[in-house]
Parts: sequence; structure tokens; C-alpha cells
Amino acid sequence: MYRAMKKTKPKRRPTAILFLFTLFFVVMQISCTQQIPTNVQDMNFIPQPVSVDTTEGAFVLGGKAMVFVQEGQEGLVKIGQFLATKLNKSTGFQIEVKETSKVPRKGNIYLTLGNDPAIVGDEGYQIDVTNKLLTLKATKPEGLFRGVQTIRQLFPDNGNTRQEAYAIKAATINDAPSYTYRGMMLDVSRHFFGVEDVKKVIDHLAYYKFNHLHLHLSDDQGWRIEIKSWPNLTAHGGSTQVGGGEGGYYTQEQYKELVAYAASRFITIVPEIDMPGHTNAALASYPELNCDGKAPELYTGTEVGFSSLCIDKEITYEFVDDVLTELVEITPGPYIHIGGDESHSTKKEDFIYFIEKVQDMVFSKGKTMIGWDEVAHAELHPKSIAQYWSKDENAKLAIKKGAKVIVSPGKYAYLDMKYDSTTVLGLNWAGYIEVDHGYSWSPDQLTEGIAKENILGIEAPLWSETVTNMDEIEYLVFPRLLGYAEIGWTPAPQRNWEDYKVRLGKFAPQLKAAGIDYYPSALVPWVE
Ligand code: IFG
Repeated sequence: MYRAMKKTKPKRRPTAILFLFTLFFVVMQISCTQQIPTNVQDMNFIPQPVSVDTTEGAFVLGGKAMVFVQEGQEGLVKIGQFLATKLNKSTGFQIEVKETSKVPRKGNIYLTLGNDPAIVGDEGYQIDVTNKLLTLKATKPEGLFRGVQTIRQLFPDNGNTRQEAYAIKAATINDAPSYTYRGMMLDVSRHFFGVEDVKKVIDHLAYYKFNHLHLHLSDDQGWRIEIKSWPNLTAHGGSTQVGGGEGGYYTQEQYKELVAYAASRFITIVPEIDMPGHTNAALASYPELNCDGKAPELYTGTEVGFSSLCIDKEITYEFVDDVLTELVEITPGPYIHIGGDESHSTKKEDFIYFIEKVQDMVFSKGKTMIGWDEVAHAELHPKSIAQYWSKDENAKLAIKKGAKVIVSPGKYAYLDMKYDSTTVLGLNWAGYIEVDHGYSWSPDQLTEGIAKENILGIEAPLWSETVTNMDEIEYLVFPRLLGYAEIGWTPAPQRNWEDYKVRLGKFAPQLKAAGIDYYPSALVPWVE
């Protein structure tokens, strides 16, 4: 029977609703899956973390991502902002930072503190990468900051074309350093480098998880730190450098600016006043510091071992005490480095007397003394630290006296050593240091008698007799610095040159994008 057609609302049939829902679901799925680009990029780290376990899935960093930090925690917003700034440079996004009291929603980065037993020490951290979130967890802000460098290496600034989104494999990364002291030394005396150059060095160190920068502030050729009670040290002693250029120095305000800049990257400045040798700049500035009362000329050559403070004069110790008092005042870090190397013009018994007096001054001012390994010939305070650079018997003597050592063996870790006989910059008294040679050693395998428990850490010194600007610094420092970063951070059993050189080669795009004029060693498979 034909039913009169009447104007009635058509009944929505269940199948239609089901169809619409299914269609919506499928569209959603496609759009979500489309969001994950096929190019899930590989992970490539230096220093290599202790453990990286990848799992199914991928985290996608899109343009709307944010960095959320656990609320109410001192310093976390700054760390989050540091990360966001670096990621924005890598990706072209405008990632912002926000405090949160709860776990953020999908697609964001989350920094949080927590007492997770799996996280080892103040610098340890854990990164969990899932389809939903990239979570960085640490016990201390310093650990978060080290983990931030790992996140930066997940999204490196290769200078490549920007992507809609960046996908990385889901993974759990658990990490902590092998050595507590991981440093570089910059000699700002032979040639002076201004505040901006030093900040650039600090930025490089931060990316590779270093935590100390040792500034060699005085030597024969230049006194580089303002001492208000002895103004001629910089006025005269800071007025030149190797080769006769105009030299320079840091005012105490500039030094404090460097200390603060380093601290914001969880890097401690270690100031060195080298004595009793390597003191021509001071002796040239004050005749009364010389045994014969005569001030020598300023020195612009590169010889060593010809100068000495006058051990017998009382004014020498007034001078040293005044210098240390002012330096301690502007140095929040625990260490004062008093040098002690190559005092060839100081009688041995005078040298020992001097070092023991200055050591007492340093500790009486609440700081810990570091000295080059020659200081081992003096009686050492149990907390003193010897920096092993040339004679392992000195390092062993220091250990026997209860001191710890920082290892900086010239033949492996001196950044001013030439790469090979064709290298124009640098010296070669400790031999050539090609990239593989600079990587293939371990601080606790150098010699019998220097074991891991005796070692505070590693430091790579860059002496600047032949280095005059940032380009030249970077040519000698890169790529060897990355190897020292890994030696200081990654457990030795996990390190080998064959694996490392491949990871190093993959850093070429970001080194180039950063404008770093690195030495393109033929031993490394550099990625174009
Ligand atoms: N040894 C001197 C430095 C510098 C260096 C150059 C130390 C501790 C050679 N002392 O290394 O002043 O001249 O490679």
C-alpha cells in the first residue's frame, strides 16, 4: 500500500550515525598518523648516554608544542627557557615555556624534578620519549640541564630546511657522568680573549656537558684580572701579549659577568694565578716584588721558566694574600688554581716553602687549592688537587700524599698540540694529537698508581701562545673537545673509536651550521 507521503522529519537511522562516527574516526586516525612524518630521525649523541633503549612509537614535536616545567621549583623556568630558545633555533618554531602542576597533555616537553632511585647523582637524569610526551626528569636542576643538552641533540640545529614536525623514536634514556670534574682550560694570558669570546666557549662547553672552565688569568706575558689593591698588575702587566699586541684584562665586574654566565649553564669558573713561576707580568708591574728591586721589561715571547716571585721577601706574601683575597671574593666556586708549573728559576726548597704558604692561604679563605703536578713536592693538604700534565711520578706522589688528581696529560689532552706535522697552529712538544689519539685513552688507564678513585676528573687545556682569535680556538678545540667530553662522561667500556668516529661524523652538519671552523680530520667519516 502506498503510504501518503507526508512531510515528516526523516528518522535518523542508526546506521547513518554509525557511518558518520566511523568516518570521523577514520579521518581523525589519518590526520593523526599523517602528523607522524615517515622520517623518524635517528638518535646521535656525544657524549654517549649510559643507556638508550628505544621502543615502539615516536614522539612528534610540532609547531604548537610547549615546554612545561614543574611549577614552584627554583630555576626550572630558566632551564626550560634555555631549551626552548635552542629548539626554536633548530626548528624555527616559537616554543614557549609554562609552569604546570600536573602532567601536560600530548605533544609537549615536560621537565620535572623527582627522587627517582634510577637517577644517579646531581647530574644524572632520565628522558622518557613516548607517543605522548618527551619527559625529562632529574633529582637536581643541574641534572635537568645536562639532560637538556641531550634533548638538544635529539633535535640538532643542522641548518637544514625546516620541517612541519620532527619525529623521534620512542625511547628511555638513563644517564649520569663517569667523572664529577669535566673541564677545559683557556689560556687568556699569552693572548687575551674578551668576554664575548669566553661566553662562546662556555656555550660550546655546555652543549657537551662540561661543568668547569679553568681560566689561566696570569703568566709571563699578561696579567688579566683586575686587582684593586695592586692596580698596575692590569694597567701595566695587562697591556700586552705574545707578539706585542695590546693585550687586555677583565675588570672584576666582567669577571663576575663570566662567572654568572657560566653558572647559568651549570659551569663553574676555576681561576688560576700561576706562581711562583710564570710571573713576569707581575714582576714587571711592581719593582718591589723582585729580589733585586728592579722591574723587568714586559715580555712578549714564548719562553717559559725564567721568572720567579722573590720567595725571601715578606711583601711577596702580602701581594699573594691581597690577590687571593680579592679573587676569592668574586669566585663562588670551590677552587682556586695557584699554578706552580715550570718554576725553573725558583730553588726547590724555596718552591716547596712558597707552595705550602700559599696553600695555607687558599684553605684559610675557604677554598680548595688546585696546582699543576709539580706542587706534589710540597706537603699537601688532603683536599688539595694536583693537575697531572707532564710527569706521572708527580701525580702519583700527590696521590700518595692523599690528594686527588685532575688528568690533563699533555700527550693526549693538550688542545694546543698540533693535529699532525702539517698543522700550522699549535705546538708539538708533547707530540701530535690526531682526533683518534685524543679519544683513545682513559684517565684511569694512563699508568699504574692512578686509579679511578684517585681521579677527580679530566680537563683539556688550550694554551694560547699560537692562538689569537675564536676561529683559531675552534680549529684546535673542534673536534677533539667532543672526545674529551665523552671521556669525562661515558663509561670507558662503552667507548671505542670505531663507534665514536661514526657518531662524530654525524655532527658535521651542526658544527657547520654553528659556523665552527673545525679540523676535518681524514680519519672521521664526516657526513655532508
Ligand atoms: N707548558 C706550560 C704552559 C704552556 C704549555 C704549552 C703547563 C702546565 C707548555 N705549563 O702546561 O704554560 O706554555 O703547551
